[in-house]
Formats: sequence, structure tokens, C-alpha cells
Amino acid sequence: MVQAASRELDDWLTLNLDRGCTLDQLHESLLHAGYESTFAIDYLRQRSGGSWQPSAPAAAVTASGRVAVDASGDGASPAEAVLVGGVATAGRDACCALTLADHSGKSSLEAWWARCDELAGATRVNLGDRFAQIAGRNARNGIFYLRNVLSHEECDAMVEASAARIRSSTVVDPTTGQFVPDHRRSSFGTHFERAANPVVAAVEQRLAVLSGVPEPNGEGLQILHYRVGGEYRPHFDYFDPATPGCALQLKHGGQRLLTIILYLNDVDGGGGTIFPELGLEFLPEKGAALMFASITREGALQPQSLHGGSPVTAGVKWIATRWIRAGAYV
Ligand code: PD2
Ligand code: ZN
Repeated sequence: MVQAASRELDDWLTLNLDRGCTLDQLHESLLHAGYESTFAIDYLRQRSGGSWQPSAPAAAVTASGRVAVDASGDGASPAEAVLVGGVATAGRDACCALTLADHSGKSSLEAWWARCDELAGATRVNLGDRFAQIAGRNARNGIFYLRNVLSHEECDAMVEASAARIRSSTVVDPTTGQFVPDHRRSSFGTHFERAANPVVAAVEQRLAVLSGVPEPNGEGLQILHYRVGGEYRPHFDYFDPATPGCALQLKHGGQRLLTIILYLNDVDGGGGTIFPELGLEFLPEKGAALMFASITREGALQPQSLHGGSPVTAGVKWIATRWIRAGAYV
């Protein structure tokens, strides 16, 4: 994480001071977001124009085996992975939740990275119809793990509507651009047409708010179901311009800028989403979302976005994936 004041951080501060948050609460939020204590204290003191001191030592940011993230966000020290946030109290969180900005005047790529900058300094976000907690992040590479993006009822409804329709999964053949069965992906899947039912429509709108990219840029939700031993070997979600099938895929709204994986159930063993280049693993948690960039801020393919689904070792895994394009998906 960049340890420097920014317009986004100032906006976040103004918003939350206006909502009545105390400097102590904001200090704790900054620590949970991965800011260093000295930076956070200096920043809050400077902006409040006074001699504020934290009244009590803030709760330590604790390591956890459940979600592995590089809390610094700079990708430099994945070995020191820790869980960010998730320990704050409901009252304090409700007070300090970040209301996401409207980036509609920008290009989709700019809007998405502006959203990443906002999320880099937040612990809780207001998605319009519910609040989500940022439980892990690697902000430099545009990776965020958020809890409570979906209600358990929405997860159950999507699983139920998919269960009877799942088939062996396919991938895009890089040569032809067509969907074909593939040995890298031992899962079963189906998909929802956009706005296929009220739950899907509500989720799609929420993901547009979350990502900062308009809803029409999203492909229909892809549902994947893994049984024990099922996995998805590491791959990129972007279309590789070096492959002949790419041109066909790009016709439908251009490049994939980012992916949002929605975890629809708790998995009894394994099934984490891994980023081998970054040494990160995010474990499935019902209602949580993993959102990550495939394209850099500068518009290049993002090599650190290599990711895979590790084998399920117990139980089953259900996810819904939203791939979001540079333009409207047609
Ligand atoms: O199931 C996963 O964790 C996973 C991993 C990699 C899903 C996808 N990719 C995907 O849907 O693109
Ligand atoms: Zn993928």
C-alpha cells in the first residue's frame, strides 16, 4: 500500500468525519486497512489541525490462516501475509463505511482502478443495498477479498437454480475462440443470462457498484460446481492477443478487465483461489467475493493475475464468476 495521503484518502476522511466517526475510530480503520501507525497518526493529526493522540492502543492486526493476503498491498512480502480487517465491531463499522464514488464519467479501465484506489483505504463499503467488509487485499495488483457481498439466501437461490442445469465445464479454445471441454478444469457449470431472475439482477447491479464498471460490461454469471478432487489449474482470465481465437472473443465488448468470483457456499476442505505469482490464497466463504484485475492501470495484460482453484479436498464448492469487459458485453 502507498503510505501517502491522497485525494481518495482525504475524501474518505471527510465523509467519515461528517458521519460522526471519531479520530480514534478512523485511526483503527486505517490500521486495519494496512496503514502504518506513524503514518496514520500523523495524517489524522495533520488533517484535524490539532494535537490528537490515540486514546488507547489500537487492536493488533492479527494473522489468520483463513485468508492469506499481503496486507501491505505492495506485493513485496507475501510471506508476511495477514488478514486485514474483519475484527471491527458492527457499530463502528456502520459509522465508518465507505460510500463508493460514482465513476461513470471515466473509461471502464479508469473507473475500475479508481475503485481500487478507494477500496485500498477502506475496511467496510456501502454497496447501496448492503455493507461488505474488506477482509483481504493486495491493492497494488488490484485484488480484494470482501465478505458479505451476497446474503446466504442469495447464495442458496443461485445454487438451487443451477443444480439441475450443470454440465461438464468448458474453456475458451485459444485457437478457435470457441468454448470446448478442457482437462485443466475438473468442474461442472452452467450460466445465467443477464438479469435471468430478480436475485441475479440484484447481484449484477451490486457488482457494478462494487467494481465501478457499468452493469452492461459484465458477462452473464458463470456458475461452477466442484466435487472432491475438482480443481481449476492456474490460468489468466484475459484473452491473450497472441492467440488466434482472441479476435473473436474481443468482438463481444473487448478485453476482460477484471473478474469477480462469488463464493456460494462454505467448503469443508481445500478449494481456495490461488495466485501462484503472488503466493496468495483466498479460501471460499459463503457470501464473500474475490475481485481482481486482469489488466494493469496502464492497460497492459497483468501477469500477476495468474490464478487457479486449488483442489477441493472435502465437501463441494459452488462459485459464480462475473467477468467484466472494457465495453458493453454483446
Ligand atoms: O474456482 C475458483 O476458485 C476459480 C479459480 C480460477 C475460478 C476461476 N478461475 C474462474 O472462474 O475464472
Ligand atoms: Zn479464472
